[in-house]
Amino acid sequence: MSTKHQKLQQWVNEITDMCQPDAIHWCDGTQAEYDEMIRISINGKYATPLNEQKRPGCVNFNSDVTDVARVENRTYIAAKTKDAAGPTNNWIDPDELKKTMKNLYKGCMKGRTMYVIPFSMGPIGSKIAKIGIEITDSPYVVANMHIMTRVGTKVLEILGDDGEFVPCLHSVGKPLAEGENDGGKWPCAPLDKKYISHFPEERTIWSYGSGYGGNALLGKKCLALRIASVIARDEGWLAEHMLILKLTNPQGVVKYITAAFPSACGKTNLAMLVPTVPGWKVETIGDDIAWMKFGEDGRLYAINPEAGFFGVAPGTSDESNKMAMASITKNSIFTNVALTEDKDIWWEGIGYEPPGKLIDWTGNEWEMETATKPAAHPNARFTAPASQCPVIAPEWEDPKGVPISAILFGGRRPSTIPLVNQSRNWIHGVFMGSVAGSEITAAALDLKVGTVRRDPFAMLPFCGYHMGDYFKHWIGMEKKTDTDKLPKIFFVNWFRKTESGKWLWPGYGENSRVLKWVFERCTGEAEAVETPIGFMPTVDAIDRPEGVTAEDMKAMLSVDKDGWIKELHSIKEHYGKFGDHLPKELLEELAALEERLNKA
Ligand code: SAT
Ligand code: MN
Repeated sequence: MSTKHQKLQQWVNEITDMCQPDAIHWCDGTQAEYDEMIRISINGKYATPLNEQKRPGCVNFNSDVTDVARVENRTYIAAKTKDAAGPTNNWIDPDELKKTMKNLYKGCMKGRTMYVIPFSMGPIGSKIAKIGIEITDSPYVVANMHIMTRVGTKVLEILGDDGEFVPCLHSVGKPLAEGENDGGKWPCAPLDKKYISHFPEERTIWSYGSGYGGNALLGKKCLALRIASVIARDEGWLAEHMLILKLTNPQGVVKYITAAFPSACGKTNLAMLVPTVPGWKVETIGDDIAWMKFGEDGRLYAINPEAGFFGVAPGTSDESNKMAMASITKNSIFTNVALTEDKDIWWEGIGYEPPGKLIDWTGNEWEMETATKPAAHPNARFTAPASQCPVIAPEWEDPKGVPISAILFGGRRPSTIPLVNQSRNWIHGVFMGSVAGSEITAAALDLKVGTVRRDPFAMLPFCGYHMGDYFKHWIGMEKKTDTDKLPKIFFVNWFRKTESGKWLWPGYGENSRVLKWVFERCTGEAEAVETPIGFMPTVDAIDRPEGVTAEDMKAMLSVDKDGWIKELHSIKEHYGKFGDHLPKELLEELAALEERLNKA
């Protein structure tokens, strides 16, 4: 064993006894190790190497058809009490859950190698970074963790003999009998045996039965959001589901902005946006997660705890996100995309027709003319090193982080919510975050089309404790520094439509026009009008993109009083869920908003 850390050794021994792997491998994070993981997967026939000329160092994995996404209904916050987990999380008694899971883990790695992955979320040695150790029996997980986090011996050095780490246990849940192999199939357990479990008081993660994405790459949603949000609450910082971008104006002045949007709102696209406003530049710090702590100067500094992008492939094209396309030309892992005859990638919305017959994500032949199902799975993914992004900011790995000037919240809101709206103050900004959400466009879950699915701070599936207490934590941040040092908070909405369903705003690169206004609110250059819902640009403060009329602009930048009165009702219903954990400050904000609207 390559560590003198007793607690770590003890834990690895314990897990070895329980899971009974055939062999143990301590990961060193080297290229040779990565290559070996890919080789094992290709030999196992659930991974295909791609065309070395067209996509050097790339591979596509095909997962099991039952293991294609995060499973929220099998994701648990096993806090000591149900109340601590709150109404938005699945709760099970931790002792009961451990009993169930120990039974599953017993002998679950038979016939497999157990990998011990020391990883750092955040630049190794950064004061904001955290160390995790993931134990897994999946070479796919090891390879992805190499890209998504910092893996290796250096992490063990920093950990020393007694450093703190978050234990993350993962198994695909498919032990092999003597002489058995996976038979060319991606190993996993059936849905009712899958558990993605978090023990917040112990800061421990136990995942069983799924090999896919956030269920299995435990540094990402499990550690960097669910467990980190609990640590952040206890230590007075923020662990958020936010992109981080660097915005530079033509004079070379820089501002850093974070943004939280529910899924399918284009977070990765915004993080890598190519501005249409001449002279302005966007560079990427991160596309999914931000950890923010106060610096000595009283400002909030953010790091991206990740080292790669785990992005949704379908819909990614040169038009929607040229920089993401450029990031995945080499050394990338694809999961569940379709393959061309010459072993390149293809997916729906890649921006060009398939060049011929394809092999779809389930391994069958696929032709456009006769197809009844998509060729790539809708949640197919790419895993790419952040360093390969052409617009990655040079300081993206700065251990101090970058000082944040503005925070954006948003959602897909076809009506009512304006293009952009600045909060009146910090608490009003927290109010904005707490009511973020997207309108339901296809009948989903138990919600009707047209209702808003609230996703506070885009943290609904990712907050490791009671959401009402999380709001309180956000409110409390104000008291930790001077008001003028806090980031300004904005709500943006790229998704307004006319009554007849036409988009009012072109989005993508044109969103830079809104970023410019946000930037200039931070420098004090931009004018705003005070409205009942917050500060808004005057109708001509934002230059109109081609195709957007003065009328459209007015529709996107005025206060729809009737719409907002309806919104108030919907917010009251949403707030009702949090019971007496809902901070009184937010009820006061709601009442004040109602009063301002009634007066208007
Ligand atoms: O699969 S992940 O959790 O990493 C991505 C997502 O579903 O948001
Ligand atoms: Mn995400």
